[in-house]
Amino acid sequence: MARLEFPPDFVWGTATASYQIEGAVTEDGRGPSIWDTFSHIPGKVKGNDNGDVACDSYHRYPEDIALLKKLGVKVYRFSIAWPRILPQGTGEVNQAGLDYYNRVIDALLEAGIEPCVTLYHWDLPQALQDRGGWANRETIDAFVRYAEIVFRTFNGKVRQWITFNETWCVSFLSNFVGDHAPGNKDLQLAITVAHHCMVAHGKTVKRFRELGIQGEIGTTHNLYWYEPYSSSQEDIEACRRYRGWYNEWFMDPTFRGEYPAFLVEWFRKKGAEVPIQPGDMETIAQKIDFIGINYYSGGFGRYKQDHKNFDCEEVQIGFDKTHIGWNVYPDGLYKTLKWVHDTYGDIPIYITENGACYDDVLTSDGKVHDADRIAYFHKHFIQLHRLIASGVPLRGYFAWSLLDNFEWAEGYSKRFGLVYMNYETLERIPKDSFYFFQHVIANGAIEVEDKK
Ligand code: JJW
Repeated sequence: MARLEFPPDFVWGTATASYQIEGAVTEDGRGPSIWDTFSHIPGKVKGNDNGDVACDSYHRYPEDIALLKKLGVKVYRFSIAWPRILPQGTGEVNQAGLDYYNRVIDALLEAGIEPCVTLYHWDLPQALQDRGGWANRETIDAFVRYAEIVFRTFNGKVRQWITFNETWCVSFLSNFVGDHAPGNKDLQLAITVAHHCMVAHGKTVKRFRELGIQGEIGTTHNLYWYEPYSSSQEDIEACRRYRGWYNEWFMDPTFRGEYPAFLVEWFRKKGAEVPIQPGDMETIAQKIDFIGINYYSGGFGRYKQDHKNFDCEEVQIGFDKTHIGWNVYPDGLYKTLKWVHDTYGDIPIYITENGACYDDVLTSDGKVHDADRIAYFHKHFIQLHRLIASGVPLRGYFAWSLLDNFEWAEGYSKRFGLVYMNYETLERIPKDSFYFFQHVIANGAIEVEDKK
């Protein structure tokens, strides 16, 4: 039995997002977001589920925080719902919305847990979508104003700030693939949205510095590790496009102020261009304090003519898969973060999300024996240890998620929580993985046994 120890200042946390857990969508002056609209269109979300009630964390946050305390995490990553602060996106500030997050933040601090706040985790005010949403440059300034209100209100209480969660999902998944709100299928639109989100990120970082807000600010990109299936030139190029679409398209502007040329060229051939205005790229590449990486999966890609993912198809080679169909690929976590470090330099890294979806059952003993999730975490924690041992400045890890919650287009059918949600009673039941994570945090180490 080997013991792999983590540095004492390594930050263990969990993550959630406003629309996925809060419910109370019409309470205390909250305005509608694009996810209220989208989830209420029949056929958009599995089972026609929506976030109207979700985990009811709007009312039950004290229970959630008690769970976090029991778990022993140092930090809790959650998001602020823009439409609670500015119901119309612009205009009047809704004090009741600020008051709500003030209560949450105070309760966290009281419990000895640091808040980590994501400003944009997908709930764009519908009023802004009605004027074009992220495709309209006016949304950039509306976002910076929203951020400034939140910064000023919580300055000194919140130390870690994340501007955007998973800009790939906000842009391509929502506007090209069409699976997420607002549900468009238009490459030009997706590229425009991605660009405007990144400009909004850069402008927000600038404003954060100008205002002298305490703490640190960064952004979160969702990266995947795809390798070419074979060494054929076609496979290499197809896979480079596929991975570049997720990874370099967002990482290169963030750190280098430029888009990857090979993809700019590819998109141009498809009739789409980035609407870059003078100064945009410098704005996007504002120096940040850390990068957040969400890592779930990866795999192998090969060339397939006219495949929807830019002529790259994923090859099935017998990976174990989670209940949402994603490959279990712990080595990909190591490779992704090693690549981030080698390519973009000595930026502190947080894994702002990682976790596994399994079809959990509450058994007659009143427990949830999610051995598969424990195995997933354990395998990924080994990779964290390898990364730290390799000198990658990995500072922390947030498990997705504290609770089972509204998994976007998958509704409530997909569970990622350390805590099981009984959606009928809203009762919260810690799963076995909760106690596993609690044990790792308390020990500051994982145990690894060689298989005989
Ligand atoms: C990609 C589907 C074609 C969330 C995807 C679907 C079709 C190329 C989990 N992360 O709930 C990515 N999540 O809110 C944020 N991350 O493609 C948090 N990424 O693709 C979690 C879904 C996702 C996805 C889902």
